[in-house]
Amino acid sequence: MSALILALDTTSREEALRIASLTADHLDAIKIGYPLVLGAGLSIAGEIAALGVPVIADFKVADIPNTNTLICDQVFAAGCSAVICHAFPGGDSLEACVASAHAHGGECFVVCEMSHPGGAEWFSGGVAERFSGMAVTAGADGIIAPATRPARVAALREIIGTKKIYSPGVGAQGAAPEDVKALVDGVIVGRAIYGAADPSAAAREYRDRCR
Ligand code: FNU
Repeated sequence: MSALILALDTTSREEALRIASLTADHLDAIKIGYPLVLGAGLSIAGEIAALGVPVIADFKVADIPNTNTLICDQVFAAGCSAVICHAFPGGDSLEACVASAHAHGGECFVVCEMSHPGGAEWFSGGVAERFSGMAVTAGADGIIAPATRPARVAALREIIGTKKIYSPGVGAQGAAPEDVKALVDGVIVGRAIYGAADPSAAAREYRDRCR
């Protein structure tokens, strides 16, 4: 059983709020990222949170520690409950994100292996395992790992223990909730819900399949 997280990658404020309102009852969280925030402004985070759904900021924060702190502080001040960061800038950069998240009562997730085909190249050879170890050392709340490669999710689970795993790649990228729902804490679905003819029905169906 896993939570269902909508990746709300529409670029207009009106469309985002329309989809969020239609689907909120069936979701455990909504993930926003650059497509929506660059189109609608960061204030969209608070507008979505006001619907009663926690908002995860997928900004893949990846800078020096001071800049990471400035970015994450803005994210949480805007009403987000969690932020997603990259590990490659180093442990100190990651710790800055975790510290900001925890100072605001929020959570920090670390991208450990990406779901697209290129992710299999770049994060192989021990890189994802190393990033997962860094997530543990930095005190992060969880990691992002690919639903498109369940065996990799299982391998990273061994490293992070009971920390959370949120898993993108379901729907448009080809994976199914059933591939990973026993391994992860949350399944992330974007286009297959917000691009569906009936987003509410699609969200309900994915929620049922995650349970
Ligand atoms: P959908 N996403 C991803 N793979 O797809 N944050 C990753 O490894 C990762 C992500 C995001 O394909 C992606 O940016 F770390 O339409 C998008 O917002 O279902 C969502 O997850 C997947 O969207």
